[in-house]
Amino acid sequence: MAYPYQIRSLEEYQQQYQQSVMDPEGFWANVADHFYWRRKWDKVLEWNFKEPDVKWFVGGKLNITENCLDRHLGTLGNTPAIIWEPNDPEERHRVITYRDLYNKVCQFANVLKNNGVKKGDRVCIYMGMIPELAIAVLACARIGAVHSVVFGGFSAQSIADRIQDAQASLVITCDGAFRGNKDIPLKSVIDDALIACPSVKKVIVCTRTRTPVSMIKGRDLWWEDEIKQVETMGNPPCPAEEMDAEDMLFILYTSGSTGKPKGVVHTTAGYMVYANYTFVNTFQYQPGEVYFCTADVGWITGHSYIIYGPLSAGATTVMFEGVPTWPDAGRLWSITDKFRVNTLYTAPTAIRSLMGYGLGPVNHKDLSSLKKLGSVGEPINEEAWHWFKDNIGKGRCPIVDTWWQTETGGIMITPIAGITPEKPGYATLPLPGVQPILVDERGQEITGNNVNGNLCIKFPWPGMLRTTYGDHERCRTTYFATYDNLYFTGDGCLRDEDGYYRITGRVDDVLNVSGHRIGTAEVENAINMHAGVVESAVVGYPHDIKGQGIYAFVIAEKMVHDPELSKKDILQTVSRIIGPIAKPDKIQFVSGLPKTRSGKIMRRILRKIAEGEMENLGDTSTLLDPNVVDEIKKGKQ
Ligand code: 7RM
Repeated sequence: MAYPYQIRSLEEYQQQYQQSVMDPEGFWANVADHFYWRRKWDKVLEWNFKEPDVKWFVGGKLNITENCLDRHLGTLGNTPAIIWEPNDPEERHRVITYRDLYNKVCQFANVLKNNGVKKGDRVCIYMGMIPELAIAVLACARIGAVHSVVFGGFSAQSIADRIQDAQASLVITCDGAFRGNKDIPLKSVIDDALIACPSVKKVIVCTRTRTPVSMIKGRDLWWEDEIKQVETMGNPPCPAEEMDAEDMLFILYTSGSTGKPKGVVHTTAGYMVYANYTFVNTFQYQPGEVYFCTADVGWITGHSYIIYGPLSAGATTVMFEGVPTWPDAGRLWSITDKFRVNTLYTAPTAIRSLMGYGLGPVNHKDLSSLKKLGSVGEPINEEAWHWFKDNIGKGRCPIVDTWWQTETGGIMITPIAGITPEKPGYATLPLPGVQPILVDERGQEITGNNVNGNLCIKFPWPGMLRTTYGDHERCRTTYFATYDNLYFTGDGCLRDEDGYYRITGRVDDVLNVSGHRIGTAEVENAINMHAGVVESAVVGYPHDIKGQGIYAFVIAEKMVHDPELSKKDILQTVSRIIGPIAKPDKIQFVSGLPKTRSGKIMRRILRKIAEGEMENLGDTSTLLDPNVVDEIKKGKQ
């Protein structure tokens, strides 16, 4: 059997779950036994949530790429590892076997070594969704360099912040990226970012769009030229660096309730075991199946469920460069048809947007290969759930609504495809090894069913974050200080009469816009950079397609003469500071914000107004100036 730790029945789920709670170390040791270790661990787990200090597989030595590549060569050398579908359906797709991928990763790992990259160095990766992105990620892991992938939609300023925070010494990018009808000039954005990044010594540029770029002598190198050099050296092998179980594997920046994104740190062994276990079990992956996750590698979903989870399992993973709506809204269904996809893992925002195009783009697509469907990133509304189930899964495919976070490394609460029951809108039950708990404001556990509370996790799991890069105290205060001895997720959650979990959304000042996490403070900071802005307050409001939209209340310096022009300027500022994903959907100019006497903005009131709920604003008597509320109500968009 390919995966001895794969759950095959409801009874096995219950059994494994019980064991994972009674004997977590024994449970995870059993799973970890099925990987390739240079040296096995001395101790499975050491932990405290106080500092926090969490170590899995203590003393173990390994390299994650030996588990994703080398160990499959004997049996799966000619099996497709990555099937790549380009943005333009007219361009040819690429099939990269495990042997091809192994060779390319080793080759590029040698390029990195030739350019002075050593174990522990940070490498920033800013590329489009091409196979070379996966190759770059794995090449870093091969030599023990820490990758920090930055999503291609982020601005030069955001990249500069992330590079400085990580003190990256090398950047890997492309000339440009194709996404739908757009051509994103990645290298030119990097050039702008690097003005403020003295730590970066080298930039490797992969050719994709042939957009003209300016190459800086002594700093910038072409990917293709560097590969040729390695070929001239006779393509030497690239032995994998021996990593400690707790050596850093990657940093991934994510938004929180403050203005500054945090560098979430994942380490080698725990992350690998967790990404693999959750992939194999949630999707019930069977050898030979074709699996397609539509996420971008710039987000955690791409890290865990396009690259590390599937490849460590020897799976065939489809990587798509483009967007679901280009050249038409049938693109995901065409890809499913073309590659006989068995599992499709996507986001509610994509489903909702595709629903809007009706069934035309679905009709005449052969979706009979589909066996399993998945959803991730935000709560899925019942309408979208049923549309996905009926029109894409044709009523035959289980849907796994997977709840997890950048910080958790992998899926935490989810149905197991075809095995545990599903319920529209519910992430249902925790995977084995995951111990959720609901607490009230004071941190008291809320027991029983039919209850609501803040979602915490009370025991470590191998995929959890270990720290936030360069600032361990921030990791402690953000996740481990709200409630004693618990990891706090930041999500609100309902446990229904059957004990099923339904995530209700963030309880902090973090927005989820089309599945992208954005801090309100981050957007406010960006808006406030605009010369004409005095102050701003940003809240989320329900949006039919994006899940949440961004609503900004803005105080301008002087009377706004042409509000439309001023709004355009503000949008451009946000785009430049963060990136287009953070652009407010609505901007309202106001003369004041509802503040308490101590100067705190009462967001609760602004949220209600943004939602269109003008009555029931609750107690406004503590406001410094209750009149501003009426003015804001009158001016609502
Ligand atoms: C994987 C990912 C994490 C936040 C999380 C939630 C929300 C994610 C679901 C969900 C309801 C889901 N990582 N979230 N999945 N809410 N149901 N199935 O998205 O770090 O970018 O975001 O996303 O609020 O805290 S993330």
